[in-house]
Formats: sequence, C-alpha cells, structure tokens
Amino acid sequence: MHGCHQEIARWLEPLGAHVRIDAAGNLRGVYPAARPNAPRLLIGSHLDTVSNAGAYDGILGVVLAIALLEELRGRRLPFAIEVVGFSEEEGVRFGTPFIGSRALVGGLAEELLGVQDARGISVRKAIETYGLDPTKISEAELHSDALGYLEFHIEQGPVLEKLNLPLAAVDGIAGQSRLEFVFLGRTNHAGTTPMHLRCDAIAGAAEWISVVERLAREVSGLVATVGKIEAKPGAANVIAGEARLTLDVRHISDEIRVRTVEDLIRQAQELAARRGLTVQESHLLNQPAVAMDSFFIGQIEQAIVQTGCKPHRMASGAGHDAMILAEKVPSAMIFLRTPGGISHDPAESVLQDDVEKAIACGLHLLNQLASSPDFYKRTNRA
Ligand code: HGY
Ligand code: MN
Ligand code: MN
Repeated sequence: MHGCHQEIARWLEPLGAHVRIDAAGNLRGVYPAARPNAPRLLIGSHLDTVSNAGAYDGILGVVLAIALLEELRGRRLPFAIEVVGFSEEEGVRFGTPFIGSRALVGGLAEELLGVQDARGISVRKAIETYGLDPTKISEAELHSDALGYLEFHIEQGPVLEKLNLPLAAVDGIAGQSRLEFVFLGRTNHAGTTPMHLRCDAIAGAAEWISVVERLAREVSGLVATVGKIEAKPGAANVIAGEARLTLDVRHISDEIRVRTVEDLIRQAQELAARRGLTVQESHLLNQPAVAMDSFFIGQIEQAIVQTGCKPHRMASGAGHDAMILAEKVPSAMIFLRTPGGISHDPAESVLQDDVEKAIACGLHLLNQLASSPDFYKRTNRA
C-alpha cells in the first residue's frame, strides 16, 4: 500500500493536488478550487482488493478521478475536488469491510480498532506499522464543507453488458450481512468410527451450505454465499471436529435480508442438534441498503446523455464505500460495464471505449455541478 500511495501521489501532485495519507490509511488528494475556503466534492473509491483480484475493482474509480483532474488542464472550479483512495473496503484482512471510509463519517469505533487479522495483528497495530497514528483517526473525518461524494466503479455483474450499455447511474446499494459460523463435532478416526456414531463437523456444514443455496434460489433478488470454509484438524483420515465458515447475504430489502439471516441461523441450529453438533454464529456486519442521492442521480443521467449514451439506473449488488459516505454527505455512483460480468477475479476487465466515455461523462458532470445553483445549496447531513 505504501508503493500504491506513492505512485498515486506522483500522478496527483503535478496536477496541483495536495496529497496526504490520513490516520485510517486513506489517500486524500485535494485539487484546489478557483477561490480559497471553497466547498469540496469528493471523488474516489477503494485501493485495497480481494485476494487474487482483478485489476479494476476500486482502483479504476481513483484513476478516473485523476483522469478528470488531468482533463481539467489546470482549470479551477468553484469547488475543490478531493480524490480519495480508501483503505480496507473489502474486509478481507480483518473480516469487516469499509474500515477506511468509516473514518470519514466518524464510524471507526474503538472496538473495530481492536479487531485482529489471522496473525493476531489488530487494526490499530496495522495502522501503527504503516507509520500512522491511530489516535489521530478523528482528523480523517469530513468537515461541513463536503458537498458530496461520487464514485466511478465497474458494475461487477452482467446487467450493462446484457443491455449493451457502457454506463449507468446507481440508484441504490443492496444491504449486506456477513457472519461467521463454527460447527463443532467430535474429531475421530475415519477408519474405525461407524457412520451412525459420527459427529462430523464438515458433513454438517456441507448439509447447511446446501440449505443456504436452496433458500437463496427460492427468494427473488436474494444472494447468499459461503465463500470460505476451514476445517480442523484437516487430515484425510480424521473426521473433522470443527468447520468454520463465512456467510454473506445480500438483498435490496433489509427486511428480507435480516429475515433470511435469522432463518439460516435457526436452520443451522436445528441441523446441528440433529447431528449431535453445536453451532455458534458471530455477526461481522449488518449493513443496511442505501439509496443514492436523487439530485446526483439526475445529474449523472444528464451527463450520460451529454456523452451520447442511453441513460440507465440500476441497483448495486456489490457493497461500496459510497454506502458509508452516504451517512454523512449526498453520494452517488457511476457504473461502467463489466465484460462477461466477471469480477473479484484476474479475468475482470473494462472496455477502453467505456473508460473514455466515463471520463467524458465525468467532465460533463463537473461542468453541470459547477454551474448548478442547487448544488451549492446542499449541506452536510451531519
Ligand atoms: O463485496 C463487495 O460487495 C465489494 O466488492 N466490497
Ligand atoms: Mn470488491
Ligand atoms: Mn469495489
């Protein structure tokens, strides 16, 4: 991340932006306005990735923000532009997403700083090891001069490709629940233990995983994923005594999502009891669905039309920092088509022509906002 921040600073500073890394590890690059003490518009995305990721999820939103500054060719607007590269949006290392963006809305709670990674290193320790001071996290918070937040991001799904559209305005982001389940049975010998005398944690977890998939297939718009499973002791000739797995549930309706999680917890407990297992679940995230800002959505659609493309509105199944920023400032997203709908994989890609259209759309958007009296009337929701 040090190297990534240095590279991005090398792109931003020649454009006249002042770059710093805040105490939550977010890159903050401010491109000044035409006059001092002007309000600011934030444009950015996250710089971290999932393991074995593609090359566009997150970073494309930061690079597009920098490309817009380049396209301004030194022109200053009535508002400053703050390019933000968020840390820890994916939640891979600490199990909890949106750590960097929470710092901007004052949501980086004390207990989150204590959460540890697989090696027992806490968020607080990781911040110190990077060379930052976790006691200064409150300084990362947005001030009342923030007019809003825009995020360019790949769709990460098949919708725009099916519609043969390059760009879309996001009108809402699905809520997401993340939990960890631990099924506990009894380790035993694979050769000498008859089937009816087993308390097999992996077999129990496997039965429950098929329940997760079946339930999600039955509810429209619901997705549920067991993305990680670890078994102990993990030997071919030993019946597993422990199976630890993650659950990710998403839906645009919070009521359906929460009810699904409750149902899956109940079914895990019933199945465990039937198999002589115990099961413990821990809640890692309960992120409500978030609507994007209607003024921005209208402005984005207008800019898409100006770019010569057909406007389209859609919800995002993926979570984004915009859903955290929306707690404090009007926020919105512009999606770019994802060829093959493939993401969170090295095969993730974008079409260069779509990226050019995204830059043109972003420039139309900046010019629209620069001349919009309504834009300046907006105030922080803080
Ligand atoms: O998992 C997600 O929704 C996103 O990629 N952070
Ligand atoms: Mn992602
Ligand atoms: Mn992302």
